[in-house]
Amino acid sequence: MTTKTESREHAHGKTGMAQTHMNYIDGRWVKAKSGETFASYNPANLKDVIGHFALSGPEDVKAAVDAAEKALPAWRRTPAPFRAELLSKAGHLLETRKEEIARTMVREMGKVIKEARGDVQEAIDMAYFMAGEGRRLMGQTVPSELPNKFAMAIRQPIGVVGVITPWNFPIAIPSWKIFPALVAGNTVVFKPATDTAMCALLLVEVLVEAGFPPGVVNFVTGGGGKCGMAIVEDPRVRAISITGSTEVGRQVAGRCGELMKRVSCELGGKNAICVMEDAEIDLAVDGALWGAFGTAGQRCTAASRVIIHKDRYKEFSDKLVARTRALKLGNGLDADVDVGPVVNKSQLESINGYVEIGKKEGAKLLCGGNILTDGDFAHGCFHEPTIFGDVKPNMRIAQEEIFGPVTVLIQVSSFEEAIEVANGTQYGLSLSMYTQDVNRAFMAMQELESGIVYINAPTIGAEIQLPFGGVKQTGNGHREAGTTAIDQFTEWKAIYVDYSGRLQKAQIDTHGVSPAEKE
Ligand code: UN1
Repeated sequence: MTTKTESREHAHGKTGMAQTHMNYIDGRWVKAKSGETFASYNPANLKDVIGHFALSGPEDVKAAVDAAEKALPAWRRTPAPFRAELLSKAGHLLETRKEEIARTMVREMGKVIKEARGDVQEAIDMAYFMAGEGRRLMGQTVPSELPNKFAMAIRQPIGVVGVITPWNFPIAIPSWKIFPALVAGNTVVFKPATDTAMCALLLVEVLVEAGFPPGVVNFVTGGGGKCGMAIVEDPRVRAISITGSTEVGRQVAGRCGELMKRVSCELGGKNAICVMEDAEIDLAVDGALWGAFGTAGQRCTAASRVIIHKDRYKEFSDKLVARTRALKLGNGLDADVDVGPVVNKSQLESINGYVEIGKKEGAKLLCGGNILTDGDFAHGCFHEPTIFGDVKPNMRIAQEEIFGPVTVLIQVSSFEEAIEVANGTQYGLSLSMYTQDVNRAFMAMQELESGIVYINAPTIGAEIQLPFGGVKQTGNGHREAGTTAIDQFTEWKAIYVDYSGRLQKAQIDTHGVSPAEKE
């Protein structure tokens, strides 16, 4: 097994100023077969190269799956409480390295330092929560319809699982997938987003140091097309868990469907905060500000729509605009910065493209709208927090996921209309209702079409002990986090033990025969 010190020596070579890092396969740090690399950049200053990483393709993926397959028999037979102990160690190591990892995250993808710490904390929480699952992994026991017969269902690992993760929660989201997969006895091939390969590498270092045996966790870096799809295509990979855009999710899920492979997708969102006429407006403004512009709007759960009752629209929008104008943009390592850069140039352009679309659609730009290019912003990917008013529910900016610091305000005349507009997109991840009326609150819990509902709180900030995921085009019916995460990574096995000593026929001996005949 490779220790952390060795891994650092193996993993780091020099290319110019930044270091070159490798894949981790079968307990060893190895280069991509092609020898090629790609770079990851600081979005606050694109001249700052975070590192170079292995540009992996199908051959590298094959080696990773070979290793995962080889490690599987011993790992699946390792008692779950022991598997869980290693996760506890990983949780502890993440705590020890929390600040270092958080700072790397800010540098690599731009979120502000407080949020980066929160991202690592989410993985720490997940490590301890899933470690607890190692002593549960609940099955079912049920009465048999026949005498002297025992009936139960147990969970078993699926096998080798592929984990494909995005850049917006570079430590938390991999932990939501890798930790339950491991505690349930699967082996893993992990491919992170290229934009956050460094963060992912730090997570892998933690797992290596925690003592997971060689081949149990394998790490390959590279693009979705050559590297990610090679994981999807390999018949030995029995399940895929992916978080990404609905477009990519559809491709992956389609292919997995053909291959009869389990796939769980966590995809786009067009989340909304509803603000009713009886809401506490300052509380709702606080929530909208955090929900829309936290992580520069780059959360699947971001509040990219705010639906406001017409009686409070002006008051709400004036307050939100004033608060938004006061947000400080900058490098997320500065403690007083509220909003960092967006992840890369192409995302910056796509966000600004939506601002142009909004203007053309006739929405009213209330604040923001620009890419910042002056002074400290010159070499980064900074977009002003942006609010559109007078938005109609069917406009593209109210229907499509922008994934940036842009939110839209929509006026409605009633509670019923608010629910209808909130539900009126193809997505269904997170919806929120601000009201003081308990009946309306319960009605909202019942009627909002989303995997997550908040009352008097914004659309972001899900906790790891409850299911996370969405309905409609947000996903394909699976949930991450909570005990439900275990469902993604286990197969049910139903077991019947007949200790009657004679042949008993289910459905026949109890129903096909009269009690007299039975005698
Ligand atoms: C995501 O945006 O993909 O609920 C994840 C939240 C975070 C996770 C967001 N705990 O906002």
